Amino acid sequence: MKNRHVTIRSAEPCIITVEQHILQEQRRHSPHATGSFSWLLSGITLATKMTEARVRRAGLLDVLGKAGNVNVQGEEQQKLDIYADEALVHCLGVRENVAVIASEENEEAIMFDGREGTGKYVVVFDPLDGSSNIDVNVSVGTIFSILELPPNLSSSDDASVACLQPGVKQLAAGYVVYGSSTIMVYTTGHGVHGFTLDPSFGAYVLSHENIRIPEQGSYYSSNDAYWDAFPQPYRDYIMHLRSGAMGRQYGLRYIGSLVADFHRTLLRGGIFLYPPTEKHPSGKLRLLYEANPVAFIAEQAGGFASDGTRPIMEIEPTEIHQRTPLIVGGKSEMKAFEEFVQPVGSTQAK
Ligand code: AHM
Ligand code: MG
Repeated sequence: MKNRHVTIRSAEPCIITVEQHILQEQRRHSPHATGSFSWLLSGITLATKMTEARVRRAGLLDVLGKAGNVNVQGEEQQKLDIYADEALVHCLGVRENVAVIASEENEEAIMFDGREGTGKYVVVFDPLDGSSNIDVNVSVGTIFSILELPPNLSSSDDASVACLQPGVKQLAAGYVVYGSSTIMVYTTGHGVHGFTLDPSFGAYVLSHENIRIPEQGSYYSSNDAYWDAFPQPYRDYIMHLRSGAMGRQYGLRYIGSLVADFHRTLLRGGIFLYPPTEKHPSGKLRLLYEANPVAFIAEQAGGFASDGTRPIMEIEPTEIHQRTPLIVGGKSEMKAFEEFVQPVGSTQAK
């Protein structure tokens, strides 16, 4: 009997899902990859789809509002914070290659039983960034960073030790914004790519290939209510942006969800600043699961991130919930920033 030959045509023109993209990237950059990394990332995409489904029904379900607990940061947990955290803990827990995780919502890092020998990865995340905005329909998101499991970790070791690696060691980083649409942005060190969730069939579809942060934007993003608490060089720099001295008068955009403020900055250019303040002298944002992933993505897109003295990704962490000032943006803005707020040693923004 003759074989029937069929040419596969795609149902929709040129659809590339995030899973396909990760496999393609792995074939291109690591031909001997086992698929283990894609399996891990599929756990993150699944958890974010579960969270997105809840976020979209917020207001209909009894999921809004405070849960009545206070997390390790001393902040009140929202019900959706807990749901988003549990979704990630579950979806990563069933990926046998994930050994250790750490979340903004949990004081301690978690080591999954028996994985110290077989696991390969450490995942740190902020399950629902900006969640104080959720009751008023403002964009929130999930941020994650993936690291290699250090060798020789034993089950008696403190799991947080595995997480305490500088940002330069990240294997991958990404975020999801639950905004007017849901978008996932990730990097594995080969550019930055964005995938919009198509709600009609539940897949993240490539919509923003090889994102580059514009050389210069028109907005800065910081909480100006803390103006009096900003160090003088930061105030001088912001006045410089406002003055038109950089060839345009910068406007202000501030949502109060890092993930959404950074996403706008990535696509439109400009700069995001959370300087040290009197209330938060070491900054407010968390190094491991907020600043590091954002810095990795910014650098891969042609931008730069600093804590005001050094590149974010060079900071050696000492605690899993460590805070840091965060200044991140495009080339022109970061170069000008360093003329006002001098880094230690030579200029870092190239
Ligand atoms: P969280 O919601 O995960 O606790 O994150 C902290 C949020 C960031 O998303 C945002 O950039 C910042 O806190 C806003 O802080 P402020 O209200 O001080 O401007
Ligand atoms: Mg956060």
